[in-house]
Amino acid sequence: MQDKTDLDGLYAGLEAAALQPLWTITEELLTPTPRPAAVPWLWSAATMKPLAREAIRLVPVERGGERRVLALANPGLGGRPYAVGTLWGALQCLGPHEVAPAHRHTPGAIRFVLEGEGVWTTVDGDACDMRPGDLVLTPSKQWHDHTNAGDSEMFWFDGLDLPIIQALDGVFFEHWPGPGESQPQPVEHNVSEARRRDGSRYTDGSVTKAVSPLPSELLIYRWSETEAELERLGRESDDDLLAVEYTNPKTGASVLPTMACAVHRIRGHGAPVRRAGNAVYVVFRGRGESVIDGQRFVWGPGDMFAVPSWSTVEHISVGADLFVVSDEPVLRALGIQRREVLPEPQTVTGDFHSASLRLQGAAS
Ligand code: GTQ
Ligand code: FE2
Repeated sequence: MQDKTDLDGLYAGLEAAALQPLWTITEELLTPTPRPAAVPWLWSAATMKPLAREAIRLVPVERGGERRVLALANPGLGGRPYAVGTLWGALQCLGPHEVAPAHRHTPGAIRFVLEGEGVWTTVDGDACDMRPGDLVLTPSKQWHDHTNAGDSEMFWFDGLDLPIIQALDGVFFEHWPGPGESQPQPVEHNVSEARRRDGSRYTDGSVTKAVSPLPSELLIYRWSETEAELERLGRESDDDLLAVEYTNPKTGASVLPTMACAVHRIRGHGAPVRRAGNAVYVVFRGRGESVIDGQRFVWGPGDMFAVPSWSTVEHISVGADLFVVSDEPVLRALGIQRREVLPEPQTVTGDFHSASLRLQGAAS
C-alpha cells in the first residue's frame, strides 16, 4: 500500500518536473516498424478543380497570402496542412495575367505541371517556362515568383519539404525587397536548360546513386525528355512498372537534397512494394488504381494520393504515368532507407471514397 502511494507520488513528481518515464511510453515510441499518423488518402481532380476555379474567381493573389495554393491536408494529421508527415503537397493555380510575388525560403520546392500554358516561374533570375508534364525546381533559398502571361488558367502540383524543415526548426522566409513585387522580367528564358547539355538527367530504378547536399543546377526537366526516357526503358524491359527518376546531371543524386522525383509508367500489375519514408503521387496521364494497405484507390488525370511510410502499395493500369515525390534522399543520407517487394498481390479489403464523394453519395 505504501509502495502504491509512493509510486503515485513518483509519477506526480515526474509530471510536475516535466519528466516522463520511458518505461511507460517505450512501445509507442520505439515501434517495430514505422507507424505514420498520415493515412492513405486520395484527393480527386473532380473535387479539387471546381474549388480551385472558385478560388481564382474569389481570392486575388497578393503579398501576404503569397500564393493561390490548396494544400493537401491528410486527415490523419489532425488538421496540419501536410499531405504526409514529411511532405507538403498542393494544387497551385493562377488565373490569366496574374503574377504571384517573389519570395524565398529555406524549404525547397518542386512543381509538376498539370494544365495550362503561358506561365513561367522565375528562379533566381532564370525564367523557367512551364508546360504540362514539366518538372520545375525551386531549390532552398532561391528567389521565386510565378507569372501567367497567357489567357488560360494554370494548374500545377507543388511538393515542398516544409514539414522536414519545420521539424528541424529551420524555416526562414523573406519577401523580395523590391523594387516591385517580382524579380525583373528576364529577357532570356530557360537559361539553366540552355547551359546544361551534358550529364544524364534520369536514372532507371527508383533510387539515385548518391546523396548530395547540392540541389540540381538544371531547374527544368521537360516532359518530352522524360517521356523519351520512359519509351527507351519500355523497349528494354517488359516490366509492368517502369520507373524513371529525375537526377541532378552533375552528381547523379536526387534533384533536391530532401526530395526525390520520379515518374512511374504502369502498364500492367505492378509488384506490391513498401518502403520507409513518405510519398505523394500525382496522376499525369491515364486511369488505373492503386491498392494501398488493402484499400483500393481508383484514379485518373489530376488526382493526387498519399502513400505513408511502410504502407504496401501496388499500381494497376493498362497505361498510365504517375509522378511521385518522396523524402527518400533524407532516409538515404541517414542510412535508414529500406524497401521491400512483397511476393503476393494484396487482398483488396475495401474501396476508398473521398470525403466529398461520400457527401455526394449521402445527398443523392
Ligand atoms: O509557389 O512559392 O505550395 O512558397 C507552398 C509555399 C507554393 C510557392 C506552395 C510556397 C509556394
Ligand atoms: Fe515559395
